Amino acid sequence: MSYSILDRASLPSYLGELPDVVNILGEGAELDIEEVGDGNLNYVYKVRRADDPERAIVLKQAVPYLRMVGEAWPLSRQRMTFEIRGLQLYNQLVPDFVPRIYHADEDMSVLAMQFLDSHIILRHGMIKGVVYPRIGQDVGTFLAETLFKTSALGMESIERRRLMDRFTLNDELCKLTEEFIFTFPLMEHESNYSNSATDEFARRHLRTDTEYKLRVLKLKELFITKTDALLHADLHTGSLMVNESETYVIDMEFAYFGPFGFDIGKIIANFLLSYTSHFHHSDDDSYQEWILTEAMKIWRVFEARFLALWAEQGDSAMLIDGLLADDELAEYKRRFLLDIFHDTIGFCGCSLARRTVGIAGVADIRDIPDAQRRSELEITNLELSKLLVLQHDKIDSIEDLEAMLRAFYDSRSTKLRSHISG
Ligand code: ADP
Ligand code: SR1
Ligand code: MG
Repeated sequence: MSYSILDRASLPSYLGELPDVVNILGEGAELDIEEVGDGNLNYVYKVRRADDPERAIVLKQAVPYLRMVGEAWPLSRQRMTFEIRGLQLYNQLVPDFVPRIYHADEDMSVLAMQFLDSHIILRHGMIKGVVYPRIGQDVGTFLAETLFKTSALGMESIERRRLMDRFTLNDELCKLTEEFIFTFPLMEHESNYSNSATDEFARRHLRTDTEYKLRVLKLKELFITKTDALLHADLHTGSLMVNESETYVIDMEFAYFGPFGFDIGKIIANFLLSYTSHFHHSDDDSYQEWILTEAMKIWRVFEARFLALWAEQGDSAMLIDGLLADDELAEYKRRFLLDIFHDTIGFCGCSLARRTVGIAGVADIRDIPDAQRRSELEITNLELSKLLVLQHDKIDSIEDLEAMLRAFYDSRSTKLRSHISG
């Protein structure tokens, strides 16, 4: 089928041709269709049977422009091809953590998938202060499973290069990341967000800090050149749909082979952005305590599960039996995980800055109406970004990272919290 943009009027006949969708919605039934895309790039429709709303699907379609800007910003709809391929692969690797696919159509840039009806976007839950008991455990497990099993430790060489080939041309979205995470926030750029006190801080302390900029550029170099594993590559709290007992990962259109630490750093950064926002949203630090514990758990679970998968793995592109003695292998593993940890902290620092001064902010903070209040939190994020980017290769353990974060936030909490009571 040649490409056309679907809308509420054309959707019923399109869906009526898809057997797996008809299985769920039935044939010729009246449908309630709601466009819910609250993301930045695409259109997402919730489609329910009018007389039986539990029979429902979600349809996502990419349009040939960037939704958050409009047709003035052309963007190839090929991104859906990579979302389809990413979700297909994740359905094999981690089926409990991703929606089932009912129909995938690369020509139409369409994906019809499981409607996550009892789940909400994690960011929305975290803004309200909801505790999700499984989140750190689930995210850490998802990361270890997907990253290890697509790495040169978890795959044979030729099979892996063929898999890489299926994601190499996700070029436009990689370029978006290169620019909107690693470049524009570091300079005066028309796309950046503006809030006067935050702008002033960014001008004086970020964009003129040569060491900070050079270190971000080094991390950008890693993003561009390292092909450790298949990344989700846009793993933030808006890409997770959750309830008390389940965690689902959505929106893998940025998928490409990149550095291990990118996904881990990005999701931890989103937890820290939430932490900062709760100086405003909460009256005390109890929810922040939960956030920090879960953020640290993401790394702890990732590391333990990654090493467990490695222990079970036979020969791979990277290692074959007999190459290393036991003590050599132990040392290789130690260095390997330390490198990932350092990169994770660096990418976390980059994410904090881009979500603060770049075009795509986080609702946790951007939706606070008082600009002065917002800028206090934004400056806190920029200070933390500087700390993490400048120190990322000197923090050698999760305990040291946690201690550093606690000291950072403790030193600011009286001032940031006093506004609530004051
Ligand atoms: P974008 O790529 O434009 O960012 P997303 O994939 O993030 O789009 O989807 C946008 C919104 O659509 C999500 O924030 C969520 O509210 C909703 N959504 C997406 N996939 C599903 C799903 N499988 N079930 C329920 N809601 C979904
Ligand atoms: C123009 S940048 C838009 C951002 O939204 C997506 O979710 C990605 O994070 C991207 O960087
Ligand atoms: Mg998206």
